[in-house]
Formats: sequence, structure tokens, C-alpha cells
Amino acid sequence: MPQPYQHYIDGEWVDGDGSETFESENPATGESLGEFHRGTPDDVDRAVDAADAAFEEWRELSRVERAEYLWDVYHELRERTDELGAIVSKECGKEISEGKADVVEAAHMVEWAAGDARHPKGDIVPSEIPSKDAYMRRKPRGVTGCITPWNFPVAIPYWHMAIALVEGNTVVFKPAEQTPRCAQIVAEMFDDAGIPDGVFNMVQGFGDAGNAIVENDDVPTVIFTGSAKVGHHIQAKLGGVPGRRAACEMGGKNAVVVTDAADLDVAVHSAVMSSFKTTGQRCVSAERLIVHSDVYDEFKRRFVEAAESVAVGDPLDEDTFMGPLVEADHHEKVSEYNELAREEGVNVLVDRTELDPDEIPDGHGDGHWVGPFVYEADPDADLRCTHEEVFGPHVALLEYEGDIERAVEIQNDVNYGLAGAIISEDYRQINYYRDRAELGLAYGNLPCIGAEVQLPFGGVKKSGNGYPSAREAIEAVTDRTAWTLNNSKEIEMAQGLSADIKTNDD
Ligand code: UN1
Repeated sequence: MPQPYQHYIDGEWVDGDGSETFESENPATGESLGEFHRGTPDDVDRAVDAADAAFEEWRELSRVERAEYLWDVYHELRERTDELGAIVSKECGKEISEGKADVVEAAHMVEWAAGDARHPKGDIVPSEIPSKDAYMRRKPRGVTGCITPWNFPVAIPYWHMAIALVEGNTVVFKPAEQTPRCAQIVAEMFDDAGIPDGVFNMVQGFGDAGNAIVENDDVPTVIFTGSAKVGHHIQAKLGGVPGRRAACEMGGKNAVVVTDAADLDVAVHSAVMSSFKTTGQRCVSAERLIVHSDVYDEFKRRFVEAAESVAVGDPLDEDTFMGPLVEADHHEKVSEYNELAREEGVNVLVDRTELDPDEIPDGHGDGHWVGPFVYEADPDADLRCTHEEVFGPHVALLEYEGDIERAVEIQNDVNYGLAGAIISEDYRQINYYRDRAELGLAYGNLPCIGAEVQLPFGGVKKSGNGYPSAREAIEAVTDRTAWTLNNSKEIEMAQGLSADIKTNDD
């Protein structure tokens, strides 16, 4: 492919209108991974026009025919997992097992959507009237705008697009500006699959391009995964507009609850995974550990030991546990939150904000390195550091006394409600947590990361409206028709309503 890399609009690779380009940077080394055309709002509008024009023919195909294009993508994802996993790791800094898992998660989502094309759909609904057949149908909504984040640069685009396409919608994809190389590969796969012109379109760029999708009234559905700030803007903008819908998945201030009945091996393992995997940069990562006082001292000792020693390093090295943060601005934000926690008077237990020079791998001096930051805080204090999402390896230990109700009260004392976990051997505690924790995704005796694609992924409260994965995504990209057919020559109404037409002559 020639550089600068191009947009994909109406089945063609194009430069677009703008004169600006931008670079993708490897966050572990600072090296450039390519130059990309920066899309403009006009480029987005052209992509929307192409998607709108392609919609009528695409919706006429059967779901099974549409899924055939996705099966091609599936096989390419499977065949190229190792190669693409390394590109994911290079572009967003996730360690290599996570880079590959991103591609595998993408394959799973495509498999789910394409396989679902052959599954029975809809409900048969009873009628009061014997001669009536009632059932449910779903219709595609049209152009779907997909605005995706950098932390799952292959998986999340397919979360959004695989189902939207199988259901008969066309797509305009605006990937994160931090991971355009991965997005380029996503687009190449649709091109390789020979998807009809205009059905899939991609415009590379920044927030102004994403906003052009939101502003375009020919886009009935916008699917967004990313920051709460942008997601709430989209929800506010589209919420009151008839016919337009926003399906948003945003962040969290997620917690792992460790009760007095916890197995501490499971607790420490789950907490380390939840807090430090992906360098804390999953929207499901845990930044709060709510720990019962009976087990607090031992848990703290073991968790601190792990936080002091987890391996930060080259994402391509299989011995690395945590890669760098994604970019300089984010490094600054995480460092500022660590500083803020100190200003708010917490008790800092581990501070690896600045790594020792010998911890930074050779040739990686320009990476955005950071290690764990762990502190103890009062669960009742109204602190920003324990209530706002940092999106990094920044973790508070919050000690509680008393019963599970108290732990769940602390868990729920944030505006977010995405993911969480309870570690306990007591099924009553587990069941109370399951029913009362305000969460979209909850786990028992596991980390609160690593959801499988067939689960309905999404949160409550400030975390989103619970649409972006699997069956629930179908609801986002389709409209329901409750269909009733009369098999009789007579019209008979339900509810005892008279069907007699009475005239003045009666
Ligand atoms: C995200 O957190 O940004 O559940 C997505 C998980 C992954 C998806 C995470 N399957 O950890």
C-alpha cells in the first residue's frame, strides 16, 4: 500500500479532501508506523452518502449471503493472528499475548455474527383471534457510524461492524487516531473479501471526523466505544432526535471486592490481573480493591509485593506483563492522577510512576513508561482519585468492616457501573453482590476483565447503555416490527372491539 495510507470510501482507496496527514507512533519506542491522510468532515459526508446509496441493495441480500463476506474476514483473522497480534502490540503497546488475544477476540465476534446469520430469529406471538398470526421481525436501520477506541484496535471495530453488516446495515468506520495502522488492516480485509462498494467505508482521522458522523442526519445509528466525555456528548446530541440512536460503551471506576471469606490466592491473582493487565487501559480495568479488614493486612502485603515486581517492558517480549501507556498525553494524565492522589492525602504504598532507568528496555527510551501506583484511602472520603476513571495502573485499596452490604455500598458509590468482581467462598455473599452491585458485567472469583464476545457487554449509570456486543448489538442496529397477518376473509378485532361498521341506515 502506498503511503500516506488512504481512506476507503465507496470501494476505493482515496486521499480525501484534506491536505493534512498524521503519523502512527509505536508507544514503546516512539518510532513511526506509518503516515495517514487525516479525514475531514467532507470526507465523512462522502462516506455517509456512499453507505446510504449502498444500503438498498445490501438489505435485499439474505442474512446468510451477507455473512459470507464476514466468513472471508474470519478466515483471514485466523490465518494472520500472529502477524496481526504483533502489529496490535506495536501500535497500542499491549504485551504480545494481549495483541494476539485482540485479534482472536475479533475473530470470535465475526464468527458469532456470521454464524448467527443461520440461527432462527424472532418470536412467534399468540393472538386472541384464531385466524391471526403474529410474529416479530427486525429491519436494518441504515447507515451505522462506528467510532472505536485504540485499546482494542481490531476487536472493537468488529464488535461494532460484524453484527451491523450481517443485519443489513452499511457502515462508516472512524477508528481511533492512535491506531490507524490496525484500522487500515481492518479495511483491507473487507476489501479482500470483495464487500460491495459503499457497504463498508473507513475515514481515518480525529474527533472532528467522528463528530461529522454524529452530526450527519443520514446516520440513524451511532455506535461508540471510548471515553465518557465523548460518549455523553454523543448521547446528549442524539438522545432527543427522533429516529437517531446512540449505543455507547464508556469507562468505569471498577472494583474487585475481597470479602472475609475470600481465598487470598484467588483474590491477589484476580486483583493483579484486573488492575495491571493492559497497563490498566481497559474500560473494565479495576482501580479500586475493596478489602475486608479480617484479610486486609495479608492481602495488602501480597498485592503490594506483586505491584512492586510486575514486569514492565517491551510489549513484544513474552516475559512482559505490562507494556507502556498509549501516548504522551495519556502518560501525563496518569502521572497527574498519581500526583493528585498524594495531594488528596492518601497513603501511597507503591509508586512506580517513574521507572528506574534499568527497567526500561534498550532502545525504548522514548516509550511512555509507567509502573503501578498503589495506595490506601478512606472508602468514605469524597476523593477524586477514588471516584474518577484514570485508565492506568492506578489502584486504591479501600478497607471495609462488617458485612457484604457494606462492601457493595462502597462498590456502588461511584457514578460508573461497568465491570466488577467479588472474591468469596460464601455463596450468600456472592449472590448478594450479584443482585445488588450496580454493574453491567460482574464476576465471581475471577478478574473483572476478559469478557467473551457472546456476553452482552456494556454498563449501567455513566458507563453506557449496554448495547455494543452480541445479541444486544442486534437491538442497536435494527428496528422491530410486530407483524400481524389475518388469514380469514373476516376482520375480527381483539379486546372485544366491535368490527361492525354501523351506518345511518342501521
Ligand atoms: C474494554 O475494556 O475496553 O472484557 C474492552 C474484556 C475485553 C474487552 C474490553 N473482552 O476485557
